[in-house]
Amino acid sequence: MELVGRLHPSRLGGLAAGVARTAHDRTRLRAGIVHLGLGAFARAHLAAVNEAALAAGAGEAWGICGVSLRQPDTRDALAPQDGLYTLALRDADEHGEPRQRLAVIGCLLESLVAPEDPRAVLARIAHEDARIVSITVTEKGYCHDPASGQLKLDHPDIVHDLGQPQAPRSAIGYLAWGLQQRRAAGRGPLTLMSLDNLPANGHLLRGMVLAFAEQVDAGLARWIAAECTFPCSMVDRIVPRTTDADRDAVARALGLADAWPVMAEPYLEWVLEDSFAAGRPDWSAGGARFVAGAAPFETLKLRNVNGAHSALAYLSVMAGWDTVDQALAQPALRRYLERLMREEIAPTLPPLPGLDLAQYQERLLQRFANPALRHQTRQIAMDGSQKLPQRLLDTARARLAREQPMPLLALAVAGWLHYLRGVDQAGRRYDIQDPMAGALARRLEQAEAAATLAGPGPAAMLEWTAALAGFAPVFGELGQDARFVRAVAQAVHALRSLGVAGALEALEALDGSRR
Ligand code: CS2
Repeated sequence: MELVGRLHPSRLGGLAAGVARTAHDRTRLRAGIVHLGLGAFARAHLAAVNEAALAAGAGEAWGICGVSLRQPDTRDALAPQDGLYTLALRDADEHGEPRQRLAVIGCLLESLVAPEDPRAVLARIAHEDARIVSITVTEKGYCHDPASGQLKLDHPDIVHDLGQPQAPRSAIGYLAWGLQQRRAAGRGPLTLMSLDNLPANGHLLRGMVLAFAEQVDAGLARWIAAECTFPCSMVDRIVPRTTDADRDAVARALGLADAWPVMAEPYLEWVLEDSFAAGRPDWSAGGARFVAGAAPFETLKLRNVNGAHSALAYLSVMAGWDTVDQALAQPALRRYLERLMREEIAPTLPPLPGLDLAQYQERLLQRFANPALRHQTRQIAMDGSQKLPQRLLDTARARLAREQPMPLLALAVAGWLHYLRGVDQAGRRYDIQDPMAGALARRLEQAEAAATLAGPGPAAMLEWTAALAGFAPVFGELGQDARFVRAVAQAVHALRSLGVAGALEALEALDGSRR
């Protein structure tokens, strides 16, 4: 198909047949939702569900003002399109051929770039139209200590933001100073809704905002605590980074160019607590489920989806498997993930009435095997220091508390430590993208020195592992648990001496009944 221009409200008539388009009058929408962290995830999840709610008649109050906290690239791509973009849901048909379903999303009313105009962002949060501020800033955006969950008052962004009421940098700074303006203007309360992959994400966000506000003005902290709500939620949809090939494929299917479409799997889960201080759209029209407590759903998702994701990501980067579907095509890795979930994760999960766990886990592996997503294992491997605690280490804690062994989880943790060395099995080097990369590199040096002193063999790996597991911001007290350190050290030894495939094989030889 020939392209006749750029995606734009004036060209919606020219869209290819079969493309779903906005079924609400976007010109009348107001920004009831201010979203901090306008990445692909928010555009493929929150905005897609919100679009369905608008189509079902949610009303004019519920448009979205998107805020990028760092880069102008999303705004630059979407402004010429008046905020329209395409969501491409991708999977394979019954013959294994990739296919995609396209929808044009129209509920994004404006995109702000915080560093360019911080006051505009604060004004949006304080505006009378705003009812919900949602955030997807990834784990590191909370400026907390991953092991303890406390706000890091010495975090450079927090130190900066405490002195910059008109020009903060972090999501936490924007929220606290925006709420201060809101309170001063006599406007009503807000719902602050975290959509990040963190346990009790609402409570965590509340803790961060209150800890920041306490530093500013105890009255503000009291007002926020009394007036605002922080619902917890579990969100689940795999959203790989958009590539140029994706842009081309979407443009061909759309009949119009879209500078930044988002790719996702068709699967979507959103379970959230129904605690909204100033109303909400009926997101159930787009598949959301409102519950009294989201905790068991979060634990289920973080330990299975994200735990398995991180386990496979580190092993795959080491082994040279670039995408998740390529990794799943390795029978030994797939069997490992199956066993990891069934034997070691499942027994740690809180009960969830009505859930068929075996089916959930099987479906998850099918989602990972989706050949149309081409989800990069390196993308998932990023920011391990922020991810491991809730994805793998809490599960390890739960097992240790019951004196249960954990060789499979230990391999996942060992995978991360092994990956931190920055070189894969074929000798290719890569950068460690992690907010704690510097501190981790220093630890690694100490660990290498400790291992050298211990001489060759398993004893060296025990010293090496103990030195790394002693990194408290990630491991907390777990690093002092000899059972944990021993199990991880064994897996490190297997990875170093046998490689990823060999280590997986050695685990297969482990008879389940002996464990
Ligand atoms: C992934 C998640 O990048 C990652 O760390 O594990 O983004 C994952 O794809 C989503 O949480 C799925 O819901």
